[in-house]
Amino acid sequence: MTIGLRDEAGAVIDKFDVNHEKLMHLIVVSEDLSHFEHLHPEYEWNGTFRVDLTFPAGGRHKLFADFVPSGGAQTTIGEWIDVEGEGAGRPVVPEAELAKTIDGKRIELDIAGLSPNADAMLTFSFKDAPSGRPIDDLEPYLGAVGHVVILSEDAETYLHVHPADEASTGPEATFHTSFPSSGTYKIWGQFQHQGRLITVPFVVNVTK
Ligand SMILES: [Cu+2]
Repeated sequence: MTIGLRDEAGAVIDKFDVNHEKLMHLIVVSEDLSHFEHLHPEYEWNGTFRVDLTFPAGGRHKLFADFVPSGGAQTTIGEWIDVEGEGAGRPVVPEAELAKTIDGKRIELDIAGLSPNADAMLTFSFKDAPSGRPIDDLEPYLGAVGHVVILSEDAETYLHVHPADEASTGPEATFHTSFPSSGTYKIWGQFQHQGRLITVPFVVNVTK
């Protein structure tokens, strides 16, 4: 896929600032939010980026391109695309317990302020699953202890959140955000430990 960027007057945008170590961050999700990818398209020339995409299933997908035009503000553009074939169509169901074991690590998410327009504080905590020992040697991923992307169930609201303390190495990583309205949201936390990227998804319900 190539992504070409132009300003409102139709002029090519060809200068970008590095933002979290990259010129562009591209988030790809299926309509049911079951498929999630965070990619970094390569800049080619003349305002054009290029990236290889693989879709595990068909159906509608949404792409979010995150970038900073030089001298401008952080910008996110979202576009729906159709992929041939059927989508998985899984329901997005809020989880009663926000804890998962991935790659031998127990990851828990605690959220304070899970109501619309409140200051929400997300705290991820990490333990070695077999021993229960806290993990305090998380590695920087794209220049911070972690990255969090949040989407509303309809993929219309996109939040990209960076940690309160970017230099933290665990066992906790804290993120501040605000959910703009009631409803179901999916949260993906991305962290690095022992050279491996961990992507941990959670589904929550935001209510008044
Ligand atoms: Cu990125």
